[in-house]
Amino acid sequence: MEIRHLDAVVTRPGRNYVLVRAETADGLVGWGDATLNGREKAVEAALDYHIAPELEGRDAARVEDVWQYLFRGTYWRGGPVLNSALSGVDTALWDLKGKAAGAPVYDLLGGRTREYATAYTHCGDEAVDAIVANCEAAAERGFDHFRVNVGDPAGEYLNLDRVIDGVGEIRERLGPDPELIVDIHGRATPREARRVAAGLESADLYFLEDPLRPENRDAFEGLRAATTAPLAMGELFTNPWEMRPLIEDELVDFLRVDLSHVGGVTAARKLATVAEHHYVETAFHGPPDLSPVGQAATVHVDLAVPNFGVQEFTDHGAVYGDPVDDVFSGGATLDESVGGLDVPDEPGLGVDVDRETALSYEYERSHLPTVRREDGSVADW
Ligand code: KDG
Ligand code: MG
Repeated sequence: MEIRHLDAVVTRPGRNYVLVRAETADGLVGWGDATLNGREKAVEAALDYHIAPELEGRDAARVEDVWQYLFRGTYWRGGPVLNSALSGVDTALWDLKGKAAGAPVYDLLGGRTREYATAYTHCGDEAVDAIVANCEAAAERGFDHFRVNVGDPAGEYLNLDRVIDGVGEIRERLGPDPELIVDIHGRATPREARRVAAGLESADLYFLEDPLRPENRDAFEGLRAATTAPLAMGELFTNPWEMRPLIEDELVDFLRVDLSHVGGVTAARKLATVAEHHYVETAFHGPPDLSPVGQAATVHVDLAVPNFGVQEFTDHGAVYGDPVDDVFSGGATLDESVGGLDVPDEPGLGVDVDRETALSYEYERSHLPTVRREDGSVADW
């Protein structure tokens, strides 16, 4: 199964995505997701100038060997650009492997351990009334896990009182049953993280996400000691080893890596196994900047791993409308009777990309919002 041609397909069906397309000499095509929000062209260049020429002619069936080559064999390892490129290649090779074997990727990972992957959806808003209404609407679609961020992330740095009081009121109004998630998005200092975690204890969260910045691993010990709130971390990790101390020292409860940054299906499956041995569950990242290809790959891993927790869900069709449906077909679907995700029982990832249509939606320069404090200084977004 020789890789004849590999390249990046950059498309903008509503937002920018970087896809990896790998074609074998016998005509099979595999797709992966290498999107790096706001830095898409850097990944495209890594793929087209450095990675594709080194992979063409190699055996596509040797997924692990290609992973090892791209991570260790090229000396420079990890980092958002190179590891997103590696992630996209790895996922495309799993898609090819499934297509060659005539089996869905979850089967190649050991087979289903569940019928669907329970999902959570974003219900955050400016005001508590709107958030409660969003949760009620989401409950109509079968969800019982809601992300209830209070305030506009692009407008305000981090208002601890507003978050603590707002989430407390949401819990009171929704009652004890729904699972609530709050994403701090790495904005808090260790002092602020301890305060918000303590303040949210009575809201009985499913998890508190990214309470600290990714480089600040040591502060997790203090936070862990200060709260019983379950903690989730990992969407910014671009090297699977970054997650290791948090899992091994049992400083988090949820493994929240992003398949398109941490190293594809291969890295996510391995990390889930390490996590299983520490009773850490998965909550893989599923934001709008993960394409339907990345989303499908993520759900394949969700269905296979025994220690699945929950899956973040983006409804791309609802957010981006027709363009996204013109480019992508198949992929993960929501079963509203259970609030869970499934993928087609087709060989590979079960998601297809119309290359010509994808290329007709041309890339546009974009950037994540930049947040500044009241005094004008740059803050973490
Ligand atoms: O590219 C950044 C987004 O993926 C991120 O802001 C989304 O934090 C996020 C989440 O939990 O979905
Ligand atoms: Mg997040």
